[in-house]
Amino acid sequence: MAGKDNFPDPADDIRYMAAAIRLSLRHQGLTGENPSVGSIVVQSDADGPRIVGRGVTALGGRPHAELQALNEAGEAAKGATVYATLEPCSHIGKAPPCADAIVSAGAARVVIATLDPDGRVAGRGVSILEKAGIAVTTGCLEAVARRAMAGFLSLKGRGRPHVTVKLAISADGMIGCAGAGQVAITGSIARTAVQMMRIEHEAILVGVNTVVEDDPLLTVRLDGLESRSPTRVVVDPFARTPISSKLFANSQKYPVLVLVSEKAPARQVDRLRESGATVQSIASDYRGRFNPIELLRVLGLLGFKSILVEGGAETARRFLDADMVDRIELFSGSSIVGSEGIRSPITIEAVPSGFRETATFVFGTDRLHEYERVS
Ligand code: AOF
Ligand code: ZN
Repeated sequence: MAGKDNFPDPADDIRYMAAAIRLSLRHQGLTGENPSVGSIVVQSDADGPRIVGRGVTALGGRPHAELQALNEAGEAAKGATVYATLEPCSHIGKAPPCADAIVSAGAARVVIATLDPDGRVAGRGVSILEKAGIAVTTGCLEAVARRAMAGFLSLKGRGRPHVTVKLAISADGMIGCAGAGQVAITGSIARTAVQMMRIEHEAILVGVNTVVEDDPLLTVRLDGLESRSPTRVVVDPFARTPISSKLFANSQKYPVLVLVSEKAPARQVDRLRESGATVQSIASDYRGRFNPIELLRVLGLLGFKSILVEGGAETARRFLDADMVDRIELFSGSSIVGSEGIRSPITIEAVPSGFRETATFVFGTDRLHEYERVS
């Protein structure tokens, strides 16, 4: 921990923060409205630095990460460095503030990845620590931590969920074929990657045409992870979702939320409710179309921190046109659909401006190109 002359070694900070971020991922998506935060307490003695406490925000959101890490460290927290992926809280919730707990435990230094946009905290956590004479370093591995907490940061900071658009395109730039139902664009490994992506989001959103044409399940079908299926959201201004859709086969277990406009026929809305859907009405334009900004505002009010837009082309295009997309996951397969196909709003050659490629993955003959909005 201590480098030359007792100054902390920045490489150690990065190493321990990376460990705290990895720890935080364990409960990602399982902490309710709270972000999943990771915290590690490191004590140094003549033998060098040693991890004496670890904590991740508990399932459901409480207790917070730092309290658990300090608890494990006990007396060893005195003079230690506390790593936290989010600024320790300063508000009195169901438990006393983490910042106060760090002061009481006698820590000497706190390293934070990113500040908390929650209005009750927003810098106050750092103030409490500094006022108590604790050395505070912020911004350590900030971009990595922000990615891990993107949903929480988006909802608290911007009042809307983080939006990822996922598209699978054929070698000739198509996402499917009208009237042909589900068309295989990528192979099984890429499809498994999509299932993992679903786990990382709280809602999967599709337009009603995708439900009508493809009749998808939109659940997670990986052994042991079925219960991580997110809410299925259907954008359906006129309540046209067929009640025979596969979505309803398991709506008791995995929720279905249908977003309708005030123009939706009441009888059809009732039938959707009877089929197990939750129906939410959203203001629309005179043609019954939703503004993606309004739609995201409502999803934010319902508590959704992150959504995965899975189709179809028109729905993806509307989110892109409204500049409401934060990440694009573009799968590309080697098959050819032909000129009858539905053209993708994005291709590898034509990614909207304002995005930069952050990663490429290879799944057999398929590729996944990942782009993030440059904010
Ligand atoms: C931390 N450590 O592990 C988490 C924090 O309702 P409460 O009292 O649990 O507070 C929720 C807020 O606490 C949440 O909006 C975020 O600002 C912060 N989450 N803070 O110190 C943690 N999960
Ligand atoms: Zn806290």
